[in-house]
Amino acid sequence: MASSRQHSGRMPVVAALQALINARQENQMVITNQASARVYPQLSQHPLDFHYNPSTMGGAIPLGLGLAIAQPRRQVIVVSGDGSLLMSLGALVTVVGKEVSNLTIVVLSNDMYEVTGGQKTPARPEALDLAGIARACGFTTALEFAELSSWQSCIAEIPSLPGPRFISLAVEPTPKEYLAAATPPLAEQLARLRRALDGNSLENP
Ligand SMILES: Cc1ncc(C[n+]2csc(CCOP(=O)(O)OP(=O)(O)O)c2C)c(N)n1
Ligand SMILES: [Mg+2]
Repeated sequence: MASSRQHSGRMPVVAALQALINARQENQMVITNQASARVYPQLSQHPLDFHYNPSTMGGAIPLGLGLAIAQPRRQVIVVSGDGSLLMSLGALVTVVGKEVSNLTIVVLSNDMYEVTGGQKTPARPEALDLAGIARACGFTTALEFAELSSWQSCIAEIPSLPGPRFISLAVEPTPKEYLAAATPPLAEQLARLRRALDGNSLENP
C-alpha cells in the first residue's frame, strides 16, 4: 500500500470522491464537509450520509467521532478539508484517545480554503506531512495518495486496515460547476438520517 509523501501530482477531486462512492460498503456512513459537502451529494445520495455545513471548519471529525462511538457496528467515513483539519489538529489526538476502530478520516488536501475563494492555508505545502502528523498522534493506518490510480486500487483494502484510519488525498481544485452546488438543507438531511437509523437493524445489536 502506498504511504510515502509525494510532492508532485494531484488527483481530480471528483474522481477521488467517486472512487469512495464506488467502494461503498453496506454498513457505512459518510460525513462530508467543506468542498466535499457540495460535490459528494451531486454524485451520490444515501440516507446514511450527512453533508455538513461547508463553513463549519473542524466540525466534521468530532461529528464523525460521535457517530462512530454511538454506532459501533458501522464504519464511519469523514471527508474533511485540509484547512479545517489544520485549524483543529487536536481532533486527531481525541480520535486516537477514544480508541474508535470504525472511523476513517479522508482529508482532501488541496492546500487552500477552496469554499471561501481559494486562499492559501497557513501551511507550506511541500513541508506539510498530514499523514505523518496523524501517525505521530497514534493513527496506525495513516496514508497519503497523490495518484488517482493508486487510490482507486487501494481503496477496497482500507476497511480491513486497523482503525482509526487517516488518509490524505492530494487533490486538484474542484470544478466550478460542482463547487457552486448547494449542500442539501441540514434539517432535511437530519430527518432522513434519523429515519434511516431508526429503521435499521444495526441499531439493535
Ligand atoms: C474560525 C473560522 N474562520 C474562517 C472561517 C471561514 N471559512 C469557512 S470554510 C473555510 C475554508 C475551508 O477550507 P478547507 O477546510 O481547506 O476546505 P476546502 O474549502 O478547501 O474544501 C473558511 C476559511 C470559518 N468558518 N471559521
Ligand atoms: Mg482545502
